[in-house]
Amino acid sequence: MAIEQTLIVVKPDGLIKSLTGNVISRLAEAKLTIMGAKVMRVSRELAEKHYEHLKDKPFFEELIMYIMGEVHKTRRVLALVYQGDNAITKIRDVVGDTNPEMANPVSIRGAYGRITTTGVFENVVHASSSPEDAEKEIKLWFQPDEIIEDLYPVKEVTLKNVKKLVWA
Ligand code: DAT
Ligand code: MG
Repeated sequence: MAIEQTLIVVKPDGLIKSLTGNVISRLAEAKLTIMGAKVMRVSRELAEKHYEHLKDKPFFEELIMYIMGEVHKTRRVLALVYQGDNAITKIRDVVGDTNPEMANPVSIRGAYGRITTTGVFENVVHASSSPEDAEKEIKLWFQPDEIIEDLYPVKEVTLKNVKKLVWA
Protein backbone atom coordinates (compact mmCIF):
# COMPACT_ATOMS: atom_id res chain seq x y z
CA MET A 1 0.00 0.00 0.00
CA ALA A 2 1.33 3.37 -0.98
CA ILE A 3 -0.82 6.23 0.26
CA GLU A 4 -0.31 9.11 -2.15
CA GLN A 5 -1.71 12.57 -2.64
CA THR A 6 -2.43 14.16 -5.99
CA LEU A 7 -3.43 17.58 -7.29
CA ILE A 8 -6.21 17.75 -9.86
CA VAL A 9 -7.08 20.98 -11.62
CA VAL A 10 -10.18 21.26 -13.77
CA LYS A 11 -8.88 23.75 -16.31
CA PRO A 12 -10.85 26.70 -17.75
CA ASP A 13 -12.10 24.67 -20.75
CA GLY A 14 -13.61 22.20 -18.28
CA LEU A 15 -15.40 25.00 -16.44
CA ILE A 16 -16.67 26.82 -19.53
CA LYS A 17 -18.00 23.51 -20.91
CA SER A 18 -19.70 22.74 -17.55
CA LEU A 19 -17.74 19.51 -17.19
CA THR A 20 -16.91 19.78 -13.47
CA GLY A 21 -19.67 17.34 -12.44
CA ASN A 22 -18.68 14.82 -15.10
CA VAL A 23 -15.00 15.10 -14.16
CA ILE A 24 -15.66 14.59 -10.44
CA SER A 25 -17.91 11.59 -11.20
CA ARG A 26 -15.17 10.05 -13.34
CA LEU A 27 -12.52 10.74 -10.66
CA ALA A 28 -14.74 8.88 -8.17
CA GLU A 29 -13.95 5.67 -10.09
CA ALA A 30 -10.50 5.78 -8.47
CA LYS A 31 -12.16 5.40 -5.03
CA LEU A 32 -9.97 7.98 -3.31
CA THR A 33 -10.65 10.52 -0.59
CA ILE A 34 -11.14 14.16 -1.44
CA MET A 35 -9.03 16.29 0.91
CA GLY A 36 -9.47 19.81 -0.47
CA ALA A 37 -11.37 21.71 -3.15
CA LYS A 38 -11.64 25.32 -4.25
CA VAL A 39 -12.62 27.47 -7.20
CA MET A 40 -9.85 29.93 -7.81
CA ARG A 41 -8.14 32.33 -10.18
CA VAL A 42 -4.72 31.35 -11.50
CA SER A 43 -2.19 34.18 -11.39
CA ARG A 44 0.63 34.37 -13.91
CA GLU A 45 3.06 33.64 -11.08
CA LEU A 46 1.22 30.44 -10.11
CA ALA A 47 0.86 29.37 -13.75
CA GLU A 48 4.58 29.88 -14.45
CA LYS A 49 5.64 28.00 -11.32
CA HIS A 50 3.23 25.16 -12.04
CA TYR A 51 4.51 24.73 -15.61
CA GLU A 52 8.15 25.57 -14.82
CA HIS A 53 9.29 22.27 -16.40
CA LEU A 54 7.93 23.42 -19.78
CA LYS A 55 9.30 26.98 -19.85
CA ASP A 56 11.53 26.31 -22.87
CA LYS A 57 8.72 24.81 -24.98
CA PRO A 58 7.35 26.79 -27.93
CA PHE A 59 3.81 26.43 -26.56
CA PHE A 60 4.69 27.74 -23.05
CA GLU A 61 3.12 31.20 -23.37
CA GLU A 62 -0.09 29.75 -24.82
CA LEU A 63 -0.18 27.17 -22.05
CA ILE A 64 0.07 29.96 -19.45
CA MET A 65 -2.74 31.93 -21.14
CA TYR A 66 -4.84 28.76 -21.23
CA ILE A 67 -4.47 27.80 -17.55
CA MET A 68 -5.04 31.45 -16.51
CA GLY A 69 -8.36 31.39 -18.39
CA GLU A 70 -7.36 34.10 -20.86
CA VAL A 71 -8.14 31.81 -23.81
CA HIS A 72 -11.66 30.91 -22.65
CA LYS A 73 -12.45 34.27 -21.01
CA THR A 74 -13.28 32.52 -17.76
CA ARG A 75 -10.65 33.15 -15.14
CA ARG A 76 -11.55 30.21 -12.93
CA VAL A 77 -10.34 26.70 -12.29
CA LEU A 78 -11.42 24.05 -9.79
CA ALA A 79 -8.45 22.76 -7.77
CA LEU A 80 -8.80 19.46 -5.89
CA VAL A 81 -6.58 17.32 -3.68
CA TYR A 82 -7.21 13.58 -3.50
CA GLN A 83 -5.53 11.01 -1.30
CA GLY A 84 -5.45 7.23 -1.30
CA ASP A 85 -3.68 4.03 -2.26
CA ASN A 86 -1.74 4.58 -5.51
CA ALA A 87 -3.65 7.80 -6.06
CA ILE A 88 -1.34 9.16 -8.75
CA THR A 89 -1.49 6.19 -11.12
CA LYS A 90 -5.20 5.61 -10.52
CA ILE A 91 -6.05 9.22 -11.32
CA ARG A 92 -3.73 9.40 -14.34
CA ASP A 93 -5.48 6.27 -15.70
CA VAL A 94 -8.91 7.91 -15.44
CA VAL A 95 -7.52 11.20 -16.81
CA GLY A 96 -5.79 9.72 -19.87
CA ASP A 97 -2.85 10.65 -22.09
CA THR A 98 -1.54 14.26 -22.22
CA ASN A 99 -2.45 14.48 -25.92
CA PRO A 100 -6.27 14.26 -26.05
CA GLU A 101 -6.16 12.76 -29.55
CA MET A 102 -3.94 9.94 -28.28
CA ALA A 103 -5.86 9.47 -25.02
CA ASN A 104 -8.13 6.49 -24.55
CA PRO A 105 -11.58 7.71 -25.68
CA VAL A 106 -13.13 6.59 -22.41
CA SER A 107 -10.66 8.66 -20.36
CA ILE A 108 -11.56 12.23 -19.31
CA ARG A 109 -9.10 13.79 -21.76
CA GLY A 110 -10.10 11.37 -24.53
CA ALA A 111 -13.77 12.14 -24.06
CA TYR A 112 -13.62 15.90 -23.53
CA GLY A 113 -10.22 17.20 -24.72
CA ARG A 114 -9.22 18.69 -28.05
CA ILE A 115 -6.21 20.16 -29.81
CA THR A 116 -6.64 23.77 -30.87
CA THR A 117 -5.75 24.93 -34.38
CA THR A 118 -2.63 26.55 -32.86
CA GLY A 119 -1.58 23.21 -31.40
CA VAL A 120 -2.37 23.63 -27.70
CA PHE A 121 -3.59 20.52 -25.93
CA GLU A 122 -6.85 21.61 -24.29
CA ASN A 123 -7.06 18.54 -22.13
CA VAL A 124 -9.58 19.64 -19.48
CA VAL A 125 -7.70 18.49 -16.38
CA HIS A 126 -4.30 18.55 -14.77
CA ALA A 127 -3.24 15.59 -12.61
CA SER A 128 0.10 15.22 -10.77
CA SER A 129 2.45 12.72 -12.38
CA SER A 130 4.71 11.69 -9.45
CA PRO A 131 4.72 11.93 -5.64
CA GLU A 132 7.44 14.63 -5.87
CA ASP A 133 5.38 16.68 -8.33
CA ALA A 134 2.26 16.17 -6.22
CA GLU A 135 3.95 17.56 -3.10
CA LYS A 136 5.38 20.53 -4.97
CA GLU A 137 2.03 21.23 -6.67
CA ILE A 138 -0.18 20.81 -3.59
CA LYS A 139 2.07 23.19 -1.61
CA LEU A 140 1.91 25.65 -4.51
CA TRP A 141 -1.89 25.56 -4.96
CA PHE A 142 -3.14 25.08 -1.38
CA GLN A 143 -2.44 26.53 2.06
CA PRO A 144 -2.46 24.06 4.99
CA ASP A 145 -5.80 25.38 6.34
CA GLU A 146 -7.49 24.70 2.99
CA ILE A 147 -6.87 20.95 3.27
CA ILE A 148 -8.76 18.80 5.75
CA GLU A 149 -5.58 17.22 7.18
CA ASP A 150 -1.94 18.34 7.35
CA LEU A 151 -0.56 16.30 4.46
CA TYR A 152 2.95 17.70 4.93
CA PRO A 153 4.75 19.20 7.95
CA VAL A 154 3.45 22.62 8.93
CA LYS A 155 4.78 25.42 11.13
CA GLU A 156 3.05 28.20 13.00
CA VAL A 157 4.01 31.76 12.18
CA THR A 158 2.82 35.03 13.73
CA LEU A 159 2.05 37.65 11.14
CA LYS A 160 1.85 41.32 12.05
CA ASN A 161 -0.23 43.93 10.23
CA VAL A 162 -1.79 41.42 7.85
CA LYS A 163 -5.01 42.73 6.34
CA LYS A 164 -7.73 40.18 5.84
CA LEU A 165 -11.41 40.26 4.90
CA VAL A 166 -13.99 38.98 7.37
CA TRP A 167 -17.80 38.97 7.04
CA ALA A 168 -19.10 42.47 7.88
P1 DAT B 1 0.50 16.32 -18.26
O1 DAT B 1 -0.49 17.47 -18.16
O2 DAT B 1 -0.12 15.10 -18.85
O3 DAT B 1 1.22 16.04 -16.95
P2 DAT B 1 2.90 17.73 -19.15
O4 DAT B 1 3.19 18.01 -17.71
O5 DAT B 1 3.99 17.16 -19.99
O6 DAT B 1 1.63 16.77 -19.31
O7 DAT B 1 2.43 19.06 -19.87
C1 DAT B 1 1.59 19.98 -19.23
C2 DAT B 1 0.57 20.52 -20.22
O8 DAT B 1 1.23 21.17 -21.32
C3 DAT B 1 -0.29 19.45 -20.87
O9 DAT B 1 -1.39 19.09 -20.06
C4 DAT B 1 -0.71 20.10 -22.14
C5 DAT B 1 0.50 20.94 -22.53
N1 DAT B 1 1.38 20.21 -23.46
C6 DAT B 1 2.31 19.28 -23.13
N2 DAT B 1 2.94 18.82 -24.22
C7 DAT B 1 2.42 19.51 -25.27
C8 DAT B 1 2.67 19.52 -26.67
N3 DAT B 1 3.59 18.72 -27.24
N4 DAT B 1 1.92 20.35 -27.44
C9 DAT B 1 0.99 21.17 -26.90
N5 DAT B 1 0.71 21.22 -25.59
C10 DAT B 1 1.42 20.40 -24.78
MG1 MG C 1 2.60 17.14 -15.87
